[in-house]
Order: sequence, then structure tokens, then C-alpha cells
Amino acid sequence: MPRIRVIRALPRGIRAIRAIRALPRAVPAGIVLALVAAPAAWADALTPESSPSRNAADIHTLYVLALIIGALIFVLVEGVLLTSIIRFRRRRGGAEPAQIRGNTPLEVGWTLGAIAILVVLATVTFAYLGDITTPEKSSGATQVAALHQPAVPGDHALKIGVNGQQYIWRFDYPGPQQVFSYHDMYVPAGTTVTLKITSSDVAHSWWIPKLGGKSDAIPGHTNDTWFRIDKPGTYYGECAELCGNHHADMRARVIVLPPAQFQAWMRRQARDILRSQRLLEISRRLRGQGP
Ligand SMILES: [Cu+2]
Repeated sequence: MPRIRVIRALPRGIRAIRAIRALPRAVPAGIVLALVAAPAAWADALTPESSPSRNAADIHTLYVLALIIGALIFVLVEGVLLTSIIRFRRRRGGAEPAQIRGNTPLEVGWTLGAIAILVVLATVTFAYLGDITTPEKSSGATQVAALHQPAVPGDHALKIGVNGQQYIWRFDYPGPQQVFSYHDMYVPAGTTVTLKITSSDVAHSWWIPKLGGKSDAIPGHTNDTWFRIDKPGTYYGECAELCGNHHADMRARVIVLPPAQFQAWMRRQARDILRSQRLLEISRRLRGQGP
């Protein structure tokens, strides 16, 4: 008896064959289900990412308020529209429904209603705008004073230069050591960090979703933004402006360290940069002396 006929004769074998045949559909379906069911897939799906930094948290609040008002208006308008379409439709054999053109009280009502909504949205936005654009004070004493940063009146903010370059971000830290880093920005927890954002080639966009909105990085122009994170952690972002072939690779991380660790990182980075510069100098001299 051929082998395939033996297998078909057994219920277990039939089930196994069916399972194997279903694999090409089941595996992709399982992968899609796993991706959709992952909590990360629905985290902040409709709103900007929630943030521990005040400016980003306020942007989130404004967005949620506008979303709720917009959703209520959408439900109201679509509800009235669908109800009208169904309830006042022309029925088979029936007379033509009333043809109404213009309704002054209604038109005045929804014009005033729209103005009221705009006034509410504008008022709430302006109420939050100051907190979003004005950096708050650093919490308590920070190490920034020890790094001889120029003090903002009443506060010690850490001012970092952000420079977009195809296809990497460079960060310049203040201070006599002229510390810089690429890709990873290190900052101390509890310190207000102000960013001076620019570009040395084409237009880029600085964007760490959890640390606030996007800021354009434009050659010859400087944009400002800020954030303050009170707990150590890592925040991921990427360039948000198509800037060339490798735009997708232009990512960045903001690494928030306890102040003492940040100071240690600054010292280590300054030492490493100095060492590389010396090595470069030696290598240049050797090449100059060569044949
Ligand atoms: Cu880009």
C-alpha cells in the first residue's frame, strides 16, 4: 500500500497534514497577532508619548484635550448626519421628504458654537504655552555649577549644542574641556537641559518623542528647546526630517545619569578626546617625517 494512503487512513495523520497545510497562513497571522497584541503597539497610539519632562507632558495634555473635543464634535456631527439620512430618507412609494434650505437659528448656533470651541482651545493653549517654552529650574543643587556653566538667572541650566550632520547627531557640552559626543547625549538627572539646535549640512529635525516636540535643525539658524528629567533612564529618538539616503540611520539617544555618574562621564570623555587628539597629532607628525 502506498505510504500516503496509510497516513490518510489515520486520524492523527490527517490532523497533522492539515496543520502543516495551514502553516503558511497561520504563521504570518500569528506574527501579526503578536505584534498587534504587544502592549508597545498601543502605547501612545493616538497621542504623543507621555513624558516625565514638563514641556512634553504639557504638549501631551494639550493634544489630549484637542483630541477629546475633536472626537465629541465628530461623534455629534456624524451622529446627526447618519440619523438624518436614515430617519428622513425617502421611503418606497412614499412622498418626497421635506426639502429644507437654510435655518437661521441653527446656522447662528453652530457659528457661535465653533467660535466658543476655538476660544476655549486658544485659551487653554496659551495657558500652557508659557510652561512649554520656558525652561523650568533645575531641581536642587546640581553638578552643573561645578562644571563652570554660565548660570541662567536663578538657576543652573546645562546648555548643549546639537548639530545635525548627514547622518549623525553631534553634541557639544559647555566648559573648558570642550567635551563632545556623537549619537548619545549624556545629561544629569534633575538638571534643566537647554538645547541649541542647528545643522552643518542639510535640514534635519531633532526629535526624542518622550522629551517634547520636534525642533528643526537648519544650517545657519539655531532653534531652542529644553527638557528636564529627574530620574535616570534612556530616551530614544530619530531624525524627523528626510535628509538623504541614510536618514533612517540617523538615530539618537538621550541618556540620563545620576549627577555623580554624569560628572564621571564628562571627565572620562574629556580624557578620551584629549588622548585621541594626541594620537592624531603623533600620527600626523610621523606621516610628515615619512618618505
Ligand atoms: Cu534625517
